[in-house]
Amino acid sequence: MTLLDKAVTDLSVTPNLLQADILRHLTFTVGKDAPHASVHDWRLALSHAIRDRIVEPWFASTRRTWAEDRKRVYYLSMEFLIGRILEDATINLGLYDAAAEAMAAVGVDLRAVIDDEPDAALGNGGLGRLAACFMESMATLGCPAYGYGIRYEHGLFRQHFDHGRQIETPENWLAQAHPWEFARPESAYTVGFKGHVESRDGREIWYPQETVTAEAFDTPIIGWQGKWANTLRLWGAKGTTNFDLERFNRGDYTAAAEPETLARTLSRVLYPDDTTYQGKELRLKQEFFLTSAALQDILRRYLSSHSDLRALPKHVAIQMNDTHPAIAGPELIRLLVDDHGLAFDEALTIARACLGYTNHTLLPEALERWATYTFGNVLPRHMQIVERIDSWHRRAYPNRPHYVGIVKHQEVRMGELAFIMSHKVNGVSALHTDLVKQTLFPELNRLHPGRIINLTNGVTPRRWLRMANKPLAGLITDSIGAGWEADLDRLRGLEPHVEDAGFRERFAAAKRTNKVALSNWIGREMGVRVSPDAVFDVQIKRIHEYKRQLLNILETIAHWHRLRSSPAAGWIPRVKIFGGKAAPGYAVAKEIIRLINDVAEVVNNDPVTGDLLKIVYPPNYNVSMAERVIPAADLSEQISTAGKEASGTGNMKFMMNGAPTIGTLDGANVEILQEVGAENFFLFGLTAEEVARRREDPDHARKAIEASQPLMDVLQMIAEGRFSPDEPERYHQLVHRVWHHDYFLVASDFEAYHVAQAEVDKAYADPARWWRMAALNTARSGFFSSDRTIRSYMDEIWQVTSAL
Ligand code: 26V
Repeated sequence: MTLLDKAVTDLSVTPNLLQADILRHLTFTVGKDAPHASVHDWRLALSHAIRDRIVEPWFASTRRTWAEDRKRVYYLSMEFLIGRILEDATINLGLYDAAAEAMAAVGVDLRAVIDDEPDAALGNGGLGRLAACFMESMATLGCPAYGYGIRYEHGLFRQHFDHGRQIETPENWLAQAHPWEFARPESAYTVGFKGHVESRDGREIWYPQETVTAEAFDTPIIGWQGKWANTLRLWGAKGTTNFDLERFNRGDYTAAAEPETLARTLSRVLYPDDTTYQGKELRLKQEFFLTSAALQDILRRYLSSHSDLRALPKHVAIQMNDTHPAIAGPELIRLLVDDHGLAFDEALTIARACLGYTNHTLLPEALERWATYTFGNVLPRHMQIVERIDSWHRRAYPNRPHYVGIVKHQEVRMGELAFIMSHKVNGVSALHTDLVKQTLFPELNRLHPGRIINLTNGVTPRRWLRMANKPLAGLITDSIGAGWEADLDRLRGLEPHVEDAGFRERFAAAKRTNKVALSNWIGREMGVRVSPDAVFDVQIKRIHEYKRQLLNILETIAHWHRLRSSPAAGWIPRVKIFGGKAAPGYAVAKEIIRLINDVAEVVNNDPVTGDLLKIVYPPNYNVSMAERVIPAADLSEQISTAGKEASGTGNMKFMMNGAPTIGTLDGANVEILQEVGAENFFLFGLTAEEVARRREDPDHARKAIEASQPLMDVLQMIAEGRFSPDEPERYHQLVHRVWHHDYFLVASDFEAYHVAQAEVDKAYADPARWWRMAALNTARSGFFSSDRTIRSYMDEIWQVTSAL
């Protein structure tokens, strides 16, 4: 009798508790008989067995927080890009081997089970993934915290390619049972919109015209080694009243369901455009929906054990992840004044002491501004409060220049609002913070010296090293002992080992294991054979002009051109890997995607260059794909126009996984360079200051192109239709833009990038040099743990201590 048969006939004989639990859940929760269970069924069974083990530390954490009356952090974010949960939770609980064994015992491969889980893709990119890393670090550090977000029914769209063009289809992560959340229908709040405000006895009363109900769904977030767990509370929208029974009985079924349908649109989709601010009313409503529900929940929790709202800042810290929840300032004032009877000034002081604001972008087109007409229409009471905040600020700071303010030119500027309503404002890398001070809020910075601080981003090493890169994680533990996952500075202990040829060989072997796995996956998914002996050169991130995927593909063409002219010159083979989605309405970004795919088609079928150069662009880049690709990368492409990338966090993940950066002095690249040393980083390109100066020359692009024969040749090839033979003029506009516009200075940085790429080849040709460099990237990445970032938030903004 096999173990499976035994277990099925008698659950109690299973030797291992986890196995017993998995089988129990398969039977009683999933309702499946083991011999007929699919991978999906096993995934649900395992997830429930793991979830059971999270619930106890979760309750214990909550109980401790109550008993010790601890200050709590509330992280408000329109995006949480969590990805998959099962593997992360299993590893944090230390149950990975046990889970693998348990699944093997029933003849199921744990990896297949893990890969069956859909990504929770409730975010666009860096900002949402940062929120997810922060949730994990707060749990690891025992910082009592709640994440508040929206439970979008459809996360970020799925991407596929049709003849190289991006096609978007809806994502449907909730189509299957989602075992990680607990519905809390008892935690529900009413959120209003529109309507009018009446003054009565010196008080303002808002009569909303529409109301929806925000219903809570809780997901526990477990920290490293299961010592603490926090809650991610996502709000789902539903109608305040059930469907109209009277209309239904009259047979008017559509009309009967209408209020419910309208309400639900609020949590239906994630806005997929992080390139431009769009004045969409629905977006404003989503932002208020999240913020109001969260603040009502926060006040309810506070008042259940306190009575003095003036002491709120001693117990509550609220962080606004960008300006999307910036309505928190006015909404908190409204709740304190209108619902709890505080004076306006008092409410303002309390709100400011609770609130902090993180800025994540300087791109003018991504800075939120609402027409006062829209804002006043959707949130009439808040419009009054915003104006009152603005005039209070003008009076309190008589030196404020006339052109500074929250309401200007019939617009409400959410950046200014968030700034004025916060006690701390932070940038996300040293360079970015300087630019926030100098270019975004120079006057407010002068009026409020010390309010803007820098907190360089970080990423969780549990997911991005321990979980995603088991071969390297194993080598690290063998070399410096256990425990580095929660104390990442200990990676410095690897430094002496890099001089040891044996260690370097093991480091290279770990990388090779990951590269073989990725090659196999690429072969399976895309039908392209790539050699693990090539340099895996990776650019994965949203497609934006400022991130300059265009620079990368133009240089790739130049490289191909040279290979063809002397294929036997002893070249180092390369695999160029791209990944990323373009906002559906961002035409230029979509054109760049198509160009990359068109170039790949030609290059990959060129018998002259063969294995010397391959280009792959697997569709639908997401967190899970990043976990596959980053550990296998040799080279990290971080080539944004200097001054444009606020921080970057992918750059940190590559560094941790032993991939040196080829990059510009932008965002956190600056600090990566500082930590790792110039000899272990392929630096090129104009600095932020040089970029600004260069743009003053209206002829900058033409001059740069004419000075570079390789670039000239590349543009010529594209313009001639070399990569679009069926439609030679396909890229005329794009080429024209490089020649005549080139706002992101692709042409001006081309030569320097080309030279830096040649330097990469030279370094790779010397294995001792390369693997020393790669290992030093890992060894010196400790600073980029999100634990370090979160400790700084706790000390410098939230004033909250660890419960551990
Ligand atoms: C703007 C909008 C506009 C309305 C539609 C939805 C939407 C979503 C996001 C945004 C702002 C995006 C800002 C952002 O993602 N910034 C990134 O933040 C990362 C974490 O700090 C940082 O590493 C990246 O450099 C930065 O681009």
